[in-house]
Amino acid sequence: MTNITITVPDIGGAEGAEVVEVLVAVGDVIEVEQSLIVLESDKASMEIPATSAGKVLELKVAVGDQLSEGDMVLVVEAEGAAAVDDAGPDTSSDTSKSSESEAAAESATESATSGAEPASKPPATGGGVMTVEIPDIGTDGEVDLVEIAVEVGQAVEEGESLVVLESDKASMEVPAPNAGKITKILVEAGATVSQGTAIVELEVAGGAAANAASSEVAATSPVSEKPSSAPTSVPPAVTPSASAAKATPPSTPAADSQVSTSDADVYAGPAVRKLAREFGIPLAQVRGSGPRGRILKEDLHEHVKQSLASGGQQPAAAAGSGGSGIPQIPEVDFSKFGEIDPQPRTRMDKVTAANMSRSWLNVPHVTQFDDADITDLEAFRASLKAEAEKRGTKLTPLPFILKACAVALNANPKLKSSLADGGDTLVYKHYCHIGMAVDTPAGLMVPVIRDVDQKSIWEISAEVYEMAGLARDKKLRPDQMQGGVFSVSSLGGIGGRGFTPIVNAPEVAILGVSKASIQPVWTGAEFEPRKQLPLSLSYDHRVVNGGDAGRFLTQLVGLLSDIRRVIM
Ligand code: CAO
Repeated sequence: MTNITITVPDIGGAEGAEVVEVLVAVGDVIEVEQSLIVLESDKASMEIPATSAGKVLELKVAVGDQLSEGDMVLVVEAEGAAAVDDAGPDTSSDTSKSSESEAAAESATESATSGAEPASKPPATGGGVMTVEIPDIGTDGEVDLVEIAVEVGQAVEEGESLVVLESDKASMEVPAPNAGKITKILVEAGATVSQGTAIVELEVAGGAAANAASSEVAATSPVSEKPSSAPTSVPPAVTPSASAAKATPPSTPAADSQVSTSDADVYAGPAVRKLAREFGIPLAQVRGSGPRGRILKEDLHEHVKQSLASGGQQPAAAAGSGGSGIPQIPEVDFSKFGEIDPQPRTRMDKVTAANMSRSWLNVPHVTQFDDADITDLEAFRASLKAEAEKRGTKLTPLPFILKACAVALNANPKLKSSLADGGDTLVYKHYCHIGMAVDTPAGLMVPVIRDVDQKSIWEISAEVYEMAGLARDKKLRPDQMQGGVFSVSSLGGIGGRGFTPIVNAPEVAILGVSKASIQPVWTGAEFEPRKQLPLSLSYDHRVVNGGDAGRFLTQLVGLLSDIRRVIM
């Protein structure tokens, strides 16, 4: 048995990096390259891997400690090697596993340690266009280029991030070796790159233009040998990614526009980011349980478990953000094409957008269409006009439609059920509260009319009128918008021949009502002008089958065609 002290390797010169996580405990059996602790400096987040396998005997660090190169991390009891004293920073490589250990240590810091290599082919005379390449990133293999932090035409400062690279152990930013203007981007996010891959062309202010192909100049020169004619000093070739470490988004405007995916703004280490990418998990949807909300691997596991348990339902995502790995719609600078007027969206609009996206993504929709012959209903409604006026209301087709829906829903209770227990249970409801979409200047609202099945057409009409008024005046209470079992979206007063409404989950069906019009209907002997009301029923096909929907809609059409039947 050998006791080996594992120490902090070269971490790119960072002094006093804070231990933000200790990933192992005394007694744990660890593998070579297993992450032991996470260090965070002002520039970087780094996982320090084991340089020896064995059992952890003693932890030398705790969260909050400040560590530099050579500081002890832990003592491990390694099997099968000669005993080694556990003191001193260099003991980790003082074993039979030294080469393996060094390799692992290198992979921990990767290019954080390789600041000597300039990342570019600078122009020979200090001005002109230079091709910036991936510098020595401390690994022979390829790494993923996960983000491009600049755009063509952008002015960059020396040291400003150009791209972000990621391996399974570290995130690294490749900084601009000089101040200048980006004239060309030579790579795409998602590419695999290695040392020497050209990433951007940078126009550097200064003397005569130099050709981008001036590759021999300083391309492999260490910092100390950098030609004095170069515009500015070359920064460390790669810095571990700040964006990987910080909850705050990258600070430059370019980075904001390019790295605006919410994943870039969350607080997670490179290994977690890689795992999340591999499984298509949007990190922005994962709750971090680590220090300061850092997302740990366990959090990803928990997130996946919860997603599976909820039958694939995603945790509520911010409006606009993609879910289930769905690619985001890229931001477009519309001002490039003409005058624009960006307006902040109302809170209600944003909530509606989030709800619509959630329903659209979670509910397998099917929409079924039919027309109801409301000629007789319209004649009846017209006959009630004077009475309606006396009652101080306006009788539109909607109260009749709501009442007919209530009757058809009670006869087809699946249409007013909801899924529960992650899809294992179907909840049937013995009440019949129906939501009614109202178009208001502030956005779409859906007040709920309670117990529609127990109310008269006059009562429903009065409530439609009252609720629509409250909605438009923004005076609806939250409880007046809750408890619906089904929704009706009537665009009949506005127009249109048909539409496919989105189910208002957790409800399982919604009726779209379009504008009624006189149509020629074949009676068997002749065409008769009849008033036809187009209906569209969208439903959640996890719950409602075509047969269920067909029966419901056919019954509804029958009720509206002969409204006397609602009292039968
Ligand atoms: N076909 C033909 N005419 C219709 C009709 C139909 N299906 N539905 C209503 N009308 C007529 C009404 O009879 C009324 O005409 P009169 O003034 O001559 O009587 C006129 O259209 C306007 O009706 P209304 O819209 O004021 O009243 P309503 O009871 O039909 O609807 C409400 C009330 C609150 C549902 C409606 O005003 C509204 O906001 N609809 C929009 C719903 C919506 O936005 N849905 C989409 C949701 S998803 O984005």
